Amino acid sequence: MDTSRTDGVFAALEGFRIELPSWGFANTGTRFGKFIQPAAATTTEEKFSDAGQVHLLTGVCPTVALHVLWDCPEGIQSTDEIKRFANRYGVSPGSINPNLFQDQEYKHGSFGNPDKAIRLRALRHTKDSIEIAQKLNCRDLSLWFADGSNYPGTANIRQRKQWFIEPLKTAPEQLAANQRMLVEYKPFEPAYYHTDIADWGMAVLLARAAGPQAKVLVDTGHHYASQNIEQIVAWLLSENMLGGFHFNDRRYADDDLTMGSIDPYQVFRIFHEIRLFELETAQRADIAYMVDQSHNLKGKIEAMIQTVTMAQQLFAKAAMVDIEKLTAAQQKCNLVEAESCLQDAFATDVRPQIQEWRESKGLPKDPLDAFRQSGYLERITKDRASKNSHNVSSYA
Ligand code: RM4
Ligand code: MN
Ligand code: MN
Repeated sequence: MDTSRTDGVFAALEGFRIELPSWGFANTGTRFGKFIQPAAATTTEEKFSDAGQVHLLTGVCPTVALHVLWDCPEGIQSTDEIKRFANRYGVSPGSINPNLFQDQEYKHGSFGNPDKAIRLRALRHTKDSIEIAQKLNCRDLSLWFADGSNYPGTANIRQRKQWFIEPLKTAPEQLAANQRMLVEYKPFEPAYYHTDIADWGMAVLLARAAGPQAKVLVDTGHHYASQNIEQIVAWLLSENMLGGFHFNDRRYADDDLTMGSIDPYQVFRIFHEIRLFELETAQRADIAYMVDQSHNLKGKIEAMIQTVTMAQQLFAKAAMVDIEKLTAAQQKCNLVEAESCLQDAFATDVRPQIQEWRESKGLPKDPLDAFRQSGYLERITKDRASKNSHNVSSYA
């Protein structure tokens, strides 16, 4: 038994937690239609119940991200029932996502809308969301904007940037000292000509303008194909601007596929950059690891367990990189040796050590198998099938 491998994997997993998205348990689809799953969650309570199952079996998902419009229909009043669900199902509310894109008012944008009344409405919703976060003891407010335009000449890009800065500066006044505001970027969709926060550079500038409690959120699906995401991560880390991740994978656009299903080496390289930063600076990177996936064909709970398992594997593999050897090889410009440090670590099979770690925590060594044996899926399918025979509303 290789004890250094075991120690390395154990140490890596000990500090690794990943947040599940409530919307990943509900019925979703594509713009071409929705395929309803009989076991999909139809209420916030059911989302907590499903997330609770994933946490029960993996032990590393203690929080669930909430979308205010979909999960807190009564706004601040919803917080009491959410606290009850959290107690009942053993998972706490995590990051709070205001919804600044679904209401009809937001047709031409939220913070970037030419109509001041709509910009103010968006700010009010953001402030209400901060209040919800405080009531629920949540640290992070995650902001994603659908703002942008579809045709050249239809929006004043610089003016909209200015409009964005104002509410982004005002909202943090509501934050408690330990809270953060995370600014997510996305190059296109739903806007197809320009997106107001299109890339990490724009997100950094806006987060800086918003003040020290604002950081950038990197959604791995929100990049053009072949973009070097780990370099973005390295730069954000060096600027103390990386706040968190939305993990998912993609082949073409913002596909929201299972993390690591298309390019696991990319995720490994991201984790490697984070570990390198932590070792070199002797500090813990303050990063929220979150999943942002909604599966329309895979079973939702199975897909989440698969995601968490993959995340742990890639995180543990990154911990296998021999940093001393790598640094020496880089220094001597020994390219093949340096590259091999990453490749050898990536090729290491860490699954036996991960299973050992799970057993040491009293967790099932194969969470997916344990889920299939548990009877949970059969039970919820029976309970929810009739509700799902006509429920087609997106995410909620
Ligand atoms: C966006 C983005 C946001 C998510 C919405 C539903 O593409 O990834 O994080 O909240 O989708
Ligand atoms: Mn996202
Ligand atoms: Mn997305």
